[in-house]
Amino acid sequence: MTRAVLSLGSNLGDREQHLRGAVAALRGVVERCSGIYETPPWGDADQPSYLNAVLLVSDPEAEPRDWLKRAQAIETAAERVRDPERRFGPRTLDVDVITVWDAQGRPVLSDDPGLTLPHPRAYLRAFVLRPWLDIQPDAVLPGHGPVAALLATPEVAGDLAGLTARPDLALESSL
Ligand code: PH2
Ligand code: MG
Ligand code: MG
Repeated sequence: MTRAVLSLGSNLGDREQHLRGAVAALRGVVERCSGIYETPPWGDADQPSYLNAVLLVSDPEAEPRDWLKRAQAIETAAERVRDPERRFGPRTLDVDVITVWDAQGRPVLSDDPGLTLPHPRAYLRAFVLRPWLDIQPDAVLPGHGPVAALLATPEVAGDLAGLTARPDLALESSL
């Protein structure tokens, strides 16, 4: 049994449909879906804006690594093409594993380069932290503290101002 926070991002093609496709592929394990946010590109400015959202998922059968495998399979199904020259470049769908809890509710910590947990850059990303707060107002990013406090740090607060909620778009959970 593990629970996880997954972040979704899309800035190519039918962005909303890519996010919906990810939720559909996770049918039966999605506890909560955040709102959808329109967000300026981070890390590589020369690309379209993103739609971002965050999911809380749980599965009695899943090991931590299973969330990464599912994330990669869902990206592949969205015909994601990887450009080794542009690590933060545009993509049809990005599914990142932000943090995982074990059956006892303890955060899983990993410095495996294939799956670093928690996600090593999540603490800097308003487009992950803000949607996460929608579904877990008391969220804590292991090793970094409360998500609400991270959103107030100067590095993140500047980016937070650039996010736009898209209440006209919505995702639905399946648990
Ligand atoms: N993902 C990236 C790079 N930059 N910017 C925004 N706004 N949202 C993303 O999901 C995103 C990004 C690489 O994973
Ligand atoms: Mg990412
Ligand atoms: Mg990714």
